[in-house]
This record gives sequence, structure tokens and C-alpha cells, in this order.
Amino acid sequence: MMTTHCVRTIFRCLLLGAAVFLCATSFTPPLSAETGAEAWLRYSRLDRQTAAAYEQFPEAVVLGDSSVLKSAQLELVHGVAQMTGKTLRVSNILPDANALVLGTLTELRVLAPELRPPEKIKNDGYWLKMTNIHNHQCLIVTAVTDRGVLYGVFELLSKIARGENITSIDELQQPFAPIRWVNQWDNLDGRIERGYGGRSIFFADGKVRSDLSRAGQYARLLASIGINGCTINNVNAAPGVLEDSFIAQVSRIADVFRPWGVRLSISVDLSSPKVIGGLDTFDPLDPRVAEWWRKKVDEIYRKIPDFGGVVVKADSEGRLGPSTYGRTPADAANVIARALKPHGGVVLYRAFVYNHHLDWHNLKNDRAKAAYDNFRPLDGDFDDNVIVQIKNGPIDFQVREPASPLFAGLRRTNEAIELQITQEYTGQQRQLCFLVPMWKEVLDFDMRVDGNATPVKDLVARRVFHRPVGGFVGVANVGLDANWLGSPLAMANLFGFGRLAWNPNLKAENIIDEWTRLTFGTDPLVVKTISEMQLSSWHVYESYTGPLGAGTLTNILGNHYDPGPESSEDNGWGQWHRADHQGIGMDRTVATGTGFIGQYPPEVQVFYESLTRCPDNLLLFFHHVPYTYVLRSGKTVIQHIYDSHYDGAEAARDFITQWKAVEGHIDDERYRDILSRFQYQAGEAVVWRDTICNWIYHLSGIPDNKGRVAFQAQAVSDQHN
Ligand code: GCW
Repeated sequence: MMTTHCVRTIFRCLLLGAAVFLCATSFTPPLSAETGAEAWLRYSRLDRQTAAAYEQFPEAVVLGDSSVLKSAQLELVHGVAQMTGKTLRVSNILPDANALVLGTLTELRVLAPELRPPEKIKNDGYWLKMTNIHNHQCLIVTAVTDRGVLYGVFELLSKIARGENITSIDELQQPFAPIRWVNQWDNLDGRIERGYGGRSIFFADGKVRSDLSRAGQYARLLASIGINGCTINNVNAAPGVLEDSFIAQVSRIADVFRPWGVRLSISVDLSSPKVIGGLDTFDPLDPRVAEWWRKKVDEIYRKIPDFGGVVVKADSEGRLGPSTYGRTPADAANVIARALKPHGGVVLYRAFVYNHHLDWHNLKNDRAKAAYDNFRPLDGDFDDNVIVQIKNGPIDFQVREPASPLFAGLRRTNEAIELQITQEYTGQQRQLCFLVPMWKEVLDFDMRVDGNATPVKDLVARRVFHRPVGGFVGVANVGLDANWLGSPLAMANLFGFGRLAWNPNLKAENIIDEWTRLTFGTDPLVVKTISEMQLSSWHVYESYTGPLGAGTLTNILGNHYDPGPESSEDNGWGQWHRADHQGIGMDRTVATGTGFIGQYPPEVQVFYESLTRCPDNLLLFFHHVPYTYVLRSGKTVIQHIYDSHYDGAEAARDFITQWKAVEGHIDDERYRDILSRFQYQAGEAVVWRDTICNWIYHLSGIPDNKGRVAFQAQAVSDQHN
């Protein structure tokens, strides 16, 4: 006879099995309540009154049965049920009640031939429209593609979650550019380069993981913000990723992406034809190499018919590249592009090509010049399915950099901007740094190409030179940690990247408002507090890690996190600030410096070249000045550096007080988790403040006129004596 204990155990196992099954489907969000795992797709229960406004539709009509439409339907039913407590009835035919109607325009016209969108809907765009079909009130979600319908559903659910009025909705949204991808820097052994959210969701021990449930959930998150491509492995690519047996494994990841309209792509190593292909060369102009790439790409498409393409990092930081054979990046990109072309794939070739053995003693040397010097002469040589992927700034994701001049340097070459969501140089998710305001400054920066308004966003989105393709790439590096990036607040950067890639004209204030409401609820105190903290966080972080455009004065030879201003100098990496006893900053002027400024269009050159016109926040990026140089504020450079560090550390401490205001207004788990992060950040800010202030005081010999730094340095030396 079965004992009660036995029955209980079986019952528990069944429950556990059911839970595992639910988690394993790519659709169901993890069960753990407020770890941040659901990110902005929490769909928390609305109050009765708000919910009532959305309950006029008992039915969902879904026209079509593709896997993407299935996701759209499941998401809608799930979201509405979570938020209102009501389960929609799903049908595939005419509505017989008021309904939410999902389907492409072609399908929809069968039901309602008179429906005409106000303008032509582009690929991935969608239209949300309240209308009447067969005497029923219907809210239609339509698009030209199934993916557009899915995006429309996510937008509708977001509106409901934020309590927006949809009674007479008529909204058509178009994506700003076709490339809206994330890159993951995952290694095949499961580690992630510059990843701060745990191990890889794709790989473990040199293989594709057997459990890909998180990969499916990631694709859902990406789709919810309009991202349509994901590169799954590190740009420092292991050649083995192209082995046929590995491609077969990778195709399983594509399978879990597909229902969410996310195309899979991989990073490839250019030496693959030699290293794994058995050829004695990887010279891109050798016909055997071309043939190898062709066969390899055909093989990939046999296994992954919707494969997106490849990302290439070559001749950079020790990676092999076309320079081995005296060939150009265009030669290298084109040989792969030609293999991809018949299948509709693209090559994203990274412009992050530079010499990391630069001679520091030569004052004319400048790493910032590398991307332009390497790629500008090749403009027009790239095939039309190659996109040059350009980091936002000319160095490397520092806390502040000017926009890369290469955006203006290419006219006949497709471009994409590469932004870094993972906070490598900006606090590694252990400190708060909301990057949307930084990205917006770059995207809005007017390059004045040919004397016309040409903001970077328009250049990358093909609005200026009408190039075939282009867009946005974000280095995301989510991991297996429950909240993906290792910190719930850092998820605002992933969300913000997606929203900007969809529409770079959105305001940072609106993006963060939206994200906060979806992630923490609509309590006005919560929305105000968290939005304000996020919006101020980049400036706070900058003020104690790298004011005046000095770059991040971090340990560049190690973790890219702790203060380490001396590590930048006297080596070949080129992240120099050239601080000495008299002054600080890189002279990048045309007149006396490295000439980097000469890479910008003339109007921008004039602006940066002039010491008086150059904005203070980039002063030390462009100019070498004495510590006594007086800024617009009337302060000397050295005093600004002292004050900025003290103000920054104080602002970081204030985050604790600000955060305490939300206690009891959000769930306890996330409240306490985030509080401890702010307590830690306050301490780190003091470490940064004291390290940098003492370093620069010793270098310059100029005391802080508020008596803090010299005093402190004195106290330390007294202690030692
Ligand atoms: O910022 C640097 C990182 C490297 C990275 C490189 C790149 C993947 O420190 O870890 O390598 O940029 O973008 O290729």
C-alpha cells in the first residue's frame, strides 16, 4: 500500500515535473517571482478599474498559423490573463464578439477589404487600429509580416500594462532601420567575455547546452523590443563554431529563436578555411578560399534556412585577418558576403581594427584614428550585403567619447553603430549607469556632412546616402543569472537599446518612464524616483571615473573596472591621457596634435579644434591643457577634477537615500537587492575619488582649494611617518 509520504513525494515530483516543463517551454516566464527574470514582461495584475477598460474584448482572432503568429497569440492570451485575470477565447475565423484581431494585412483584407493603413507599412512595422468588423468592435494588430504582428502584440500589451487608453487607437509604427541586432560575446566553454550576468545561455563545455529554455526566453525578450537578430558567440571567435558538427548544434538555438522572429548569426574567424578547412591559406582572394566559404555557408543554410549572417573581427587585438596576405578588410568581407548573398545573409565587418603596439613616445600616434584610417580609403569597395559595424566612439566604449568620425567618412558603404549594453567600462552592472542618454548624444550628433544636418542616427539608418542596409548593434552579454545582466536596474540598458534601435528619436525620459512602469509598476513615487536615478546615473558615474573627457581612468590592463590611471600610459594600447606634471589630455588637434580632428567634416573640425569652442566634457579628449587652464565654469581643470570626484561620490551616496524612498512601494526582494548594490557603489565611488584625486595631486602638486585632497594626502603620509 502506498504511504501518505509516498503519495506526497509522487505529487511533489509531478508538480516539479510540471514546473520544469513550464520553464522549458520558451514561452513561459520563470516561476520565481521578483528576481527580475521577467524583466519588463511582468504583466502584473491591474487594479479592477484599469483592468475593466480592457475587458471589452472577450475574443482573440488569429489569422494564420505560423510559429511567429502562434507566439503572438500565446503572448497575448498570457499577458491579458496575467493583467486582467480573464482568459481570451481564441478563434481563427470571423469574430463573433468584440475581438482583438491579429494577422497580416493580406489575411485581414479577406475579413475587412476596406481597411487601409494610413501609409505603407514597412517590413517589421505594424498598425494598431480600433475598427468595426462585421458589427463587432475590433482592435486589429496588423503588419506586412508575421514578425510585425508579433511586435504589435508586444506594443499592445505594453500599453495595457502601463494603463494607456486604447479606446480609439490608430497607431502605425515603423522601424528606423532594418538591422537591429544584439551581439553576445559568449565563448563555447560557457564563459562570456565582458559578461557580468553569469554563464552563457547558449554554450557549456564546448557544446551547445542541452537545455535552451533561457535562449528561447531571451529571444522573447528581444522580440518584445523589436530586435530581430542575435549573434550568439564572441567576436573573438573560436574557429570550431564552423565545424559541420557544431553548426548542427547551433541550429537548435535557431529553432528556439525562430518563433520570436529573431534570426541567428555567428561570429567567424577569418582563418577558418585554414584552421578547420584544411587549406594551406585563408587568403580571401584565393579561389579555393572563396569556394570553402561558399560551401560552408550553403551548409549553414541547409541547417538554418533563416540564418542572418556573420560578424567578423579581424586584424584586431591579435586576431588574424586579411593583412596576413596584404589584403584589405573589403577583400575579406566580400568573399564571405558573396557566399551569403544568394541566401539573403549579410556580413557585419567590425571597424574595430587597430594596432595595439603603438609607440607611446610618438606624440603623433593615436589609436582614435585607426578605424577611419583603415576603412575610409575602402569606401565603395564593399559589396552591398556588407555592413561596417562601427563602435560609437573612436576608442572603445569609454564613459565619454565623441562620435566616431567614420560615420561621416563612408558614403557608399553600409554602416551600423555598435553600442555596448554590457557595462564594461561603465561599472560592470555593479554600479548604476543608464546608457541611453549617452547613446542619444552620439545618435543625435550632427556630423554636418556636406554642410547639411546629418545626425549619426540618419547616417547609420541609410537616410542620408540611401544605402541598401544598416542599423544598430548592441553588445548585450546576458547570462544565466536570473535577471539576465546581473542587476535588475541594468536591464534598462537592454530595453533602451531596443527602443532606440526601433526609434532613435524617442526621448531618454520616455524610454525610462516606460521601462520603469513595466518593470516596477505604475506607482508615481516609484516611477519618479527610479526614472530620476537612472537618468542622472551616467553623469554621476562619469564624474568620479572620467570627467572632462579624460576617458575612463580605469585599470585598462586588467579588469576595466577599478581605478588605475597609470595603467593607460606608457604602453601600446593607446588609451592614453598623457597626464604629466604640468597638464593632462590628448592633443588631437590638426594644428599641433595627432590630427585626429581632421577626420571630421569641416564644420565639426572647427568646433573641436578650437580650445574655446570645444565642449568642456570632451576637453581632455581633444586637447592637452595645463592643470591651471580655466574652464567655462571659471574653475581650473584641476579644481574641476577634484570637485567632480567629490560631487560624484556624494551623488553616489545620495542614491542610497533616494532608493530608500521606494521601500514598501515595490517588492521586498528587489528593494533589498538593489539597496545593497547602492551601498556598495557608494563605497566604490569613494575609492575612485580618493585614488584619482591623490594621483593627480601628486602628479600636479596643486592642492585642492577646498582643502580636501591635499589634506587627505597629508593625513595619509602622516600616518605612514
Ligand atoms: O573593449 C574591448 C574589450 C574586449 C573586446 C574588444 C572588442 C571582444 O575589452 O574584451 O573583445 O573590445 O570589441 O572586440
